[in-house]
Amino acid sequence: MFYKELKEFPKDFLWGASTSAYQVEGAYDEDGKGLSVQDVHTPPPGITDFKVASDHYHHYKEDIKLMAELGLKAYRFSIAWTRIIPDGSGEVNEKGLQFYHDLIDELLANNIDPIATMYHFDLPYKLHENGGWANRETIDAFEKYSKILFENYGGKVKYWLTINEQNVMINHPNAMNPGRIPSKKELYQQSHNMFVASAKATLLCHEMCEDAKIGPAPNITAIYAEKCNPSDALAADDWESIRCWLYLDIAVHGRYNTIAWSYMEEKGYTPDIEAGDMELIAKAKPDYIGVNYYATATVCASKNDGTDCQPRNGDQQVMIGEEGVYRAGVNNYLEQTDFGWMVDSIGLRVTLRRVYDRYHLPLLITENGLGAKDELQADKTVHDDYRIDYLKRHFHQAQLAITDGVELIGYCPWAFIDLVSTHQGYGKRYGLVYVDREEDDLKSLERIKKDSFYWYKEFILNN
Ligand code: BGP
Repeated sequence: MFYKELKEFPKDFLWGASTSAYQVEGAYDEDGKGLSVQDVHTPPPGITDFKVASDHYHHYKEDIKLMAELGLKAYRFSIAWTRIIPDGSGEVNEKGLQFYHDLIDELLANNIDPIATMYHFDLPYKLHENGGWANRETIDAFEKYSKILFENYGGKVKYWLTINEQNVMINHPNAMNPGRIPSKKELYQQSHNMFVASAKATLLCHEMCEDAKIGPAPNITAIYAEKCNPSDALAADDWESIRCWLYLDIAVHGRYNTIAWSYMEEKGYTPDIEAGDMELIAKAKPDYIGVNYYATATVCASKNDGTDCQPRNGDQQVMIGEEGVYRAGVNNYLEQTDFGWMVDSIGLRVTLRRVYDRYHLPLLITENGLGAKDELQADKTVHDDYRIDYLKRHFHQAQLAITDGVELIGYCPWAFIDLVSTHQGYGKRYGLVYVDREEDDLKSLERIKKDSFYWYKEFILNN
């Protein structure tokens, strides 16, 4: 790469932080909330469930005060569908509606822009029992839910995200499907139905909310070839299309990605598409793209000998390989976190450039962060210099991407506050704010600012 003079982050850049409802709120059955698939999911022994989480439901005012102290310009959170419509499709729950009114009003009173995700892994359990996303009735339920969100919050929330990491839900379905892992064929049907549902929500948003912007939030990661032999390059291309472009080509261009579609045909995974679906999808244009980025992935050519797939811990960021498609490769140039996730700050720049070049829409980093076993010191401090280093390096690469010409409008590290990880409970912390609890001991739930909190505060101030 040639060297350039660094461009500044834009003046109105959305320096933010992220969370999701089921991982942070707790109060899983309070004030009329219905159960979601996450509430009935049984975690492995020794790992906490999502019932209390960080008890943000009862601490939201205190938490927003901390956001204001940090100087956040934006906060990305998700709305729990089951608080608004407890069974997913029936009666509306006034107390649930009120909670998000209060949360959003509190953010606005503190000059923090709310960025609301409509659905983040927590499908209402009643809908799940009825076939979940494989059943087209879930599309209607999502449309009804979207309408209620826009009616209520459309005047106050400018940034909407439809579905969080649809590609993760399809490629790593274990945490989202309690009781039974659907077949690939069914998963691609679920995926198609989610595309239709997002398109309906996008159209509704444009119709009902004058100034709002809406977009998808997939987990996007540049895929590297392990070696420079052409067959590894091809495998990387294939996997990038199947894992990433499939989801954004539909959202932005309204068509299935060619390589992904031919893979689905070959494997017999193509979904049933009803008359009018593709026209509807093509009509619904997102205004921006949310990018959840943790690390790049490295792959090599399939051997197709029954050993391509090496399931590991089921993590969304760890490639496991797929028979006849690709194998997980090794990348000796990158470090790993304690939880086996690669760390690749330059990869963030590569990823942003690839996405922007392909779609030419504004990008918002909706997640990026480091999961670690933080330790609370006796004097109530948390010295997470490794997280500061991680963020520093990634912010720098984001600035380089801006310098390259990428239209990046904001950056929301995962996570604002410690919360329950998707697979590893409370032992894997991401927050800028520490929460005093352990896996099986709720302790005081006190909020304690980590060193990264103070560092980010300074960084925002100087930018
Ligand atoms: C993303 C999810 C988040 C979050 C994050 C970290 O894929 O959108 O919900 O949890 O990854 O993952 P984990 O909690 O598994 O460490």
